[in-house]
Amino acid sequence: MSSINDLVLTNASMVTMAPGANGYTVSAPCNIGIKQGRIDTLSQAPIKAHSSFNCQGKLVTPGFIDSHTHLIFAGSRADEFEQRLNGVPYQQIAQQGGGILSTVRATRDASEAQLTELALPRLDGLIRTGVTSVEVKSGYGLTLDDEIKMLRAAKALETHRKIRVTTTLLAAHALPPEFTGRGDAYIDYVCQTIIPLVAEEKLATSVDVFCESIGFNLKQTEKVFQAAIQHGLKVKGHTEQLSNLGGSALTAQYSGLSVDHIEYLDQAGVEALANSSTVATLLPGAFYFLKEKQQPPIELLRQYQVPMAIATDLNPGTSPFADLTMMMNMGCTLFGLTPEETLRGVTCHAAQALGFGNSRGQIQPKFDADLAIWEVSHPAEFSYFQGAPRLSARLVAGELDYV
Ligand code: DI6
Ligand code: FE
Repeated sequence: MSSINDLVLTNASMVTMAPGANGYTVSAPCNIGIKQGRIDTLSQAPIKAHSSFNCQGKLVTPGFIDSHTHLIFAGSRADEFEQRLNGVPYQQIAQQGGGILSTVRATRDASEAQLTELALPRLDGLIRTGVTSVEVKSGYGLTLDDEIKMLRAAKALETHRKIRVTTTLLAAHALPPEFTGRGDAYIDYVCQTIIPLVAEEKLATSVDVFCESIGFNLKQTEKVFQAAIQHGLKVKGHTEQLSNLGGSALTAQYSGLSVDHIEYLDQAGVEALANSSTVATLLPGAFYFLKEKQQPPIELLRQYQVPMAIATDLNPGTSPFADLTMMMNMGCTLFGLTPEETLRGVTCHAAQALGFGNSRGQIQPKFDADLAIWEVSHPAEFSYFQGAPRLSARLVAGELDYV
């Protein structure tokens, strides 16, 4: 095999996000050799390649990873936003058949192609903030066919844009109207019908549960996790968002990829995470939009060295934001994270939250050549100034995409 690389990026000021102290520092201008979609060589010396791209000293980071989105949905919830501003709480809107269920109705009415089409402008928002990998959940279909439709619509995004999509089955997001008062029966349907088919058709790699008083209880969550694992799927949880049910510790017990939201996580929950490889995913957009007052236990997570990811939770009800760097800004201003922590949260730790900790989210030989090239001078800029686009190009699997 030839040792010549397919592409070399020259003059790259790298922020590699490799573990250890140097990951967040800006390297001297360097060459990045890329072969077969992967990073092959990092060198100050010239690298032989079939083509080259001069980064002109610009900052190069791993492509950003949005590890928690509900990108696929139809309809709008601007009306509920207005209701909430007139004093109606989110839980009450949900109990009256609004909230998640209003999006379920609109999503069931849409075709797969329409769902993909509706998601593209949102995806473009994420792409403009450096995203090269995005996780997309189902959860607004809540029938076998509609959940499958959502997952296929999500995967189809890859045919419209240079992007990597990871799909998560979130059939246990809300109780569909057909099952009112029969939560356990719906969970049986999810475990016995939806999970086996989704696994067989390889439509998702993980399964998520909304473990909450307005979602599913701990016992139901555990049933879903067991079915997922039995079918070779990973698990993750929407846990401790509005109350503390112990869903995070349960997720850790099942070697979950991540626990997400976690405003109400307590010390026992943090200890459970510390004894696992489960990532703590912070979603400041939902915290901000719901005007939540309870802060996630950042200091404890630091103390126990639990890796923290940060994601948009992009969804029509609680986090209508298609902007990942804005979430980094909110992570700093609302949760007191440092710009370094937020950058880890959208690169190496986000990769771990998707099960790609050894292949994405860092600039290292053998890692996927998913990169972002920026018009910024220091990595703190990502969390700092918002709204003025600073991305100059992205690479996904070694393929350049200009913006
Ligand atoms: N937690 C959330 O923040 C979203 N889902 C969830 O389980 C909300 C989704 C929605 O309101 O449409
Ligand atoms: Fe969510």
